[in-house]
Amino acid sequence: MNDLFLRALSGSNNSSRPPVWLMRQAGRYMHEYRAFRQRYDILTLFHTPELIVEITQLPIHAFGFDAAILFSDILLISQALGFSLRFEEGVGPILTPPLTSERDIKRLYSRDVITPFQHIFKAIRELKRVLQVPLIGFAGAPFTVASYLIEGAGKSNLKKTKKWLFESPDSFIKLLDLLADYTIEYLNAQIEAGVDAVQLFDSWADSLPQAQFEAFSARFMKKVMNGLKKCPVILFCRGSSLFADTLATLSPQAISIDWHGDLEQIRQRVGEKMVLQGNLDPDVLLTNPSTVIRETSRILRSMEGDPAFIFNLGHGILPETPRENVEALLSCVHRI
Ligand code: 1CP
Repeated sequence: MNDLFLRALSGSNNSSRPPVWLMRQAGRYMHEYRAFRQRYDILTLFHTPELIVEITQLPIHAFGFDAAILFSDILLISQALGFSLRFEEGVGPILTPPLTSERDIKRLYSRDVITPFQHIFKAIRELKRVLQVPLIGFAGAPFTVASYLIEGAGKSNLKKTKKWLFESPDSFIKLLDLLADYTIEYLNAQIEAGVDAVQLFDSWADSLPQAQFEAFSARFMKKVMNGLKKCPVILFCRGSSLFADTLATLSPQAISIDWHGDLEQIRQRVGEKMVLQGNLDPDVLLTNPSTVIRETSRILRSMEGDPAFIFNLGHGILPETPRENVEALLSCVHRI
């Protein structure tokens, strides 16, 4: 069993290199994944345990990452909350009908977020049997999930969400509170099934000013963490280099840093104990192997010997990423 990732996650990695995994490592940049997508639609992949098990392992076998992340999506929980979810080619996710006002929140009462996901927990149990590396479970953080439920779509400017949040903060908090409860239930079931760590993705948190980040994002990530069974938690948000100090005060096991910040400076700000994950700009992987090696080496040098460091990207790997660049990144991390 390769436990490099868990050692770094406990702040005690004394080996000569950090562990490495990449956000969205099982995805469209892999031809093996695209082959699955030719045969099945995306929701079939997300809901078939045998396929979840196979796809989760693809990048581990192809590149030798030190951790696997469950092949799933932060938006699936919307299905258990009564939304119809589809992913449209070239458009992204569509959730209907979106939440439009406080009155709609009651649509979310008394939902069962465990029974509809038995296939996911089954996949986790099977993955724990076959994987030689730790398995990361995950969920969307309440703020990001709320914004999808309100906008009804992805890649939006969050206008409706922010209008609601500024005009009616109390009802927005009611929504976040409810989503935090469901997220706790869902993640605890992943933990019971055997995941070794969980990551919370607050992908849209960078749309918030500091005060609103604390009130609507950080507070509810903390609520989720407080409700979880014993398991290391990694917090990721876009904006994490800006909000690193606030994230550190929530005392997760690790914070995942976006590509804006400088890891050495963030290390100074958050102290030696906080585990840091990150933070290569995913665009670097669109260049060529020698540029990838140069930029990867720069980060590795800046964190050399740090026992609490996990190499990752600052956000998810892009579908256009050439395979040889991922290979160059891995060989660079493995070499030191
Ligand atoms: O084949 C395809 O076209 C599907 C693309 C795809 C994939 C591979 C989607 C649709 N989801 C996933 C898997 C996924 N999503 C994983 C798997 C594990 C991994 O390999 O890392 C994870 C962790 C996610 C998490 C996720 N989904 C996030 C948080 C991370 C982030 O990138 O910020 C978000 C925001 C989503 C929403 C989502 N799902 C899919 C798409 C295209 C999107 C983004 C839509 C948008 O623009 O808002």
